[in-house]
Amino acid sequence: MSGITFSAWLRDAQRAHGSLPADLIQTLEVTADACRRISAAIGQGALAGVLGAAGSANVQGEDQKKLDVISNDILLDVHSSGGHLAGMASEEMDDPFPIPDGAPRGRYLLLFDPLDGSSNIDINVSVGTIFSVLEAPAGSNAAEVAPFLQPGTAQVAAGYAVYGPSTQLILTLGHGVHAFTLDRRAAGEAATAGEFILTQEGMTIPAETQEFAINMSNQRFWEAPVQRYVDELLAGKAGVRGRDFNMRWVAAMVADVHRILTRGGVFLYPLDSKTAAKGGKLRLMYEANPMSWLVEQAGGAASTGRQRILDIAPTGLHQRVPVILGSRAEVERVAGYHQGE
Ligand code: AFP
Repeated sequence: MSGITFSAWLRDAQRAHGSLPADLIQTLEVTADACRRISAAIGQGALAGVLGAAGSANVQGEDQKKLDVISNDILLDVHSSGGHLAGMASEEMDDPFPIPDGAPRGRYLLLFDPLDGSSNIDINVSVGTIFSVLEAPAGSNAAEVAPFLQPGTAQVAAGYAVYGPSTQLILTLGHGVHAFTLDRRAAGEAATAGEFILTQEGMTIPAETQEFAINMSNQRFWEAPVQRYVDELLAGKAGVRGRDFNMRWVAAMVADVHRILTRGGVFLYPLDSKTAAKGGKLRLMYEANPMSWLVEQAGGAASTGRQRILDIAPTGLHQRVPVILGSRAEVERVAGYHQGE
């Protein structure tokens, strides 16, 4: 184990790249603290009565779990008074959340999906928190949507926490992708107890893979290019690909992307006739943009099939897009099929 804490690593990164403002460091440290608290709440599970439905629906019309609400509240709470943020936007809330009156305001905008894959909570399977950091345009009002509508290429930091057998924080600042593991030992048991410790620097996705992730139950709703691509994977050795492929689907994007960052693969939530009217299933600002930047930084690619995801000019805070990301050769193949190749 490196023994390098998340805070120490951020300060090293500041020295190495000379472009990490103090309030961005604070934004990331406070986000890590929120993820530590969310991890603890999830870890208590049924003991703390946090499982099950909250009895409310979010802006997307989806039923909220208690832990969706708890995670959202934790993130809003820890970030409201530090003076590092201008505002926040959450997948769980209709409108941006401005920093409360009287509290100091900073220059960054934080966007997050507080608990991705929350349908996994009650079955004790991995879930996560995804976040994206943008700089607020000078003179902008972070109570409004406009300052948040920046393309993925404008992100200054992006990452996620995955709450699985271990809790890990994965981060990019535009210089590769790095993994930190939460030392879950009790205070007093180890000097690093409660800290995120650097466990992998420079995660890379192999260009080629034999593993894909897609919700196969939607097969009849897909467009022709995706039908063709998946048919070819399923044909295995006997088909045009000349080799067998394996499939995985965790139903939490965080966990599927984490597997791809760890051992390669391709993830697809493509456009289909069920979600076409909404533009797709996954959210651009809270899921697709941060994950696409991480994947690109690890040597992979991310596309809607028709366009690089990071180049999309957002039109709404809760906009949805098709997502195809992971090993570069596979993503380029699917994009090629969309272009009629
Ligand atoms: P929830 O957070 O509502 O569980 O949604 C998770 C998610 O947005 C994404 O993380 C998964 O990849 C995808 O939905 C799973 O979708 P299916 O329900 O089609 O499996």
